[in-house]
Amino acid sequence: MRTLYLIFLGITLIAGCTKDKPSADVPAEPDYEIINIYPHNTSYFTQGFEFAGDTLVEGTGHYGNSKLIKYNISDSQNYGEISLSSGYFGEGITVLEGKIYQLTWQENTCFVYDYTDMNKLNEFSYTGEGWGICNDGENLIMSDGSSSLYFRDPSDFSILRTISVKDSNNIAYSLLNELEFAEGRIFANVWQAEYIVEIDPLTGIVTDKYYLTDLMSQEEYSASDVMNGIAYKNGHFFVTGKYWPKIFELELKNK
Ligand SMILES: [Ca+2]
Repeated sequence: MRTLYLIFLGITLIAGCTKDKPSADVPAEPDYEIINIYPHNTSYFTQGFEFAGDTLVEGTGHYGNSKLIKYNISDSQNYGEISLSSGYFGEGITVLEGKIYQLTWQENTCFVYDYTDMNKLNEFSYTGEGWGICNDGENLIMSDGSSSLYFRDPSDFSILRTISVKDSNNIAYSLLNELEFAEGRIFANVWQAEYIVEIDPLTGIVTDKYYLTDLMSQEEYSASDVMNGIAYKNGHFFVTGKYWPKIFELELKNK
């Protein structure tokens, strides 16, 4: 128990130290316009979030509660779900060529499922942690909590190339979390930050930053965990967070 307490204390201290503070570049006007709001299951510890056509695919985390779910965003109709065995903490998901890829946090395993029947087709092992994953239509792009993003071959999960994410002043952005590929850019949640970053997939340079503050009431925020989950469809971004009660359809404003 003492060990558990010390671990908890350590996590709390780390979380406290890295908690994102509003900085000078927080805009006076919101970086978004809310187009619509949809319900989100508050039992979902969101780790992966992506559309496949009109169907939303979500991956959730925590040992014993990690799932992969396909559902309708408008009425939450469930189109199928599977649960991971209790030894796996689910992380990011992405859909490419009829397959769903699902990372795990510290289990060094990426599961591959058939999109339609959700049967497991394969699994790959990798080094390090798994956080977020998306794809550019050809390759998988993965984050591991650092400032690096790894382009991987979907056929064998081998690393094809790596980019370091940084701003134009060469300051690195670490703790990159859930990912989305849209409009030729990579969009990333940053763990515990209230913004998402837009990244050039060739250079790793952050080309824009969107503060998504004040989406929910203080009561809703206090009952939720961090923002995590970006999906894209028809020019709009759909964002949510861990245990959030809502999914927000947004139009992001370029600066
Ligand atoms: Ca995503």
